[in-house]
Amino acid sequence: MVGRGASVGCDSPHRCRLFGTAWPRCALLGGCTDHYSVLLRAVVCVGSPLWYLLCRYAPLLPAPVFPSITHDQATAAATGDATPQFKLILVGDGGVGKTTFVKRHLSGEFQKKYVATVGVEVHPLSFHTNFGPIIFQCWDTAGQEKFGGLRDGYYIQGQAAIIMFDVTSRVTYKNVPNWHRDLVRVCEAIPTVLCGNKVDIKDRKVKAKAITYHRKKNLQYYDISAKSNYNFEKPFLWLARKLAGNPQLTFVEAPALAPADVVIDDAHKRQMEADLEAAKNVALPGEDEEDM
Ligand SMILES: Nc1nc2c(ncn2[C@@H]2O[C@H](COP(=O)(O)OP(=O)(O)O)[C@@H](O)[C@H]2O)c(=O)[nH]1
Ligand SMILES: [Mg+2]
Repeated sequence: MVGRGASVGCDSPHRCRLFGTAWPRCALLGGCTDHYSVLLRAVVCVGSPLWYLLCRYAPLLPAPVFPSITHDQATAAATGDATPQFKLILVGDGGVGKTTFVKRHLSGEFQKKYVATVGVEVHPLSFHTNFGPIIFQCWDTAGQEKFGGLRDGYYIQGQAAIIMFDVTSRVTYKNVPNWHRDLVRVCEAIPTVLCGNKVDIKDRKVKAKAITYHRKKNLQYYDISAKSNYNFEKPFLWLARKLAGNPQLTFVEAPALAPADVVIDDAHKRQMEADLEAAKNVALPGEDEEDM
């Protein structure tokens, strides 16, 4: 029997490819059809408007996670401003002084941008070196660290890091390995500085000789006091040297900082420096021993 299907290459009798039942030939649907073909056409028909809408409105979908950074870099490239920029991740327990620290840098504070998608403030901290300017795009949370770890989006594409604890709070030092673990899980080996903040407070709980974590993990350590600007530039200088791969790099101009809220006298500074020097010779605790 030669039916209409023959014109499109079907042998008779025609059977449905899904259920195997005999299927009427239909000129309207192409002469050779069955449940399978109908299903396929239905999917295509319903799908087309959806596909159209997706293509039409896709540009309105949310931008990638790091809009400000990628935008800044694109702008820099377009304007020929080749100032090297690095994403600097700032982590540590809530209350250790991260926000206070980052806000000391006045132009960074003035130019900061809030990235709502990740809930962070990005402060562009610029420094002038003997090799030209450098900008650390310093990421500071809006306080999410108080409720546990931070999302991967905070760490992704990090190029340098500062892990901060509070020398007047032992638990904030005990948590340093957790912050470091979270950091290296995403960023692997990026130059990282450990900072013990609030050294202006005389009643220090985490003494220099108890701070050993950085020696085991090859990090740099500095005593700092955000409120007094003590050692503010040190972590940035160390990171800049690492990123430039040049230990000869120096800062040729001090950044404008907010005026100190507290003053550390010279004798106190000398004592802290001597304590840190002495701490270099303290034996490291074993892997499973307590650091404190
Ligand atoms: N004495 C002293 N207090 C500080 C210092 N840095 C921060 N603080 C105080 O510590 C508290 C927490 O600071 P904040 O910057 O909000 O910490 P964050 O949660 O880590 O961002 C605030 O009351 C600050 O004034 C410091 O260097 N010395
Ligand atoms: Mg904060």
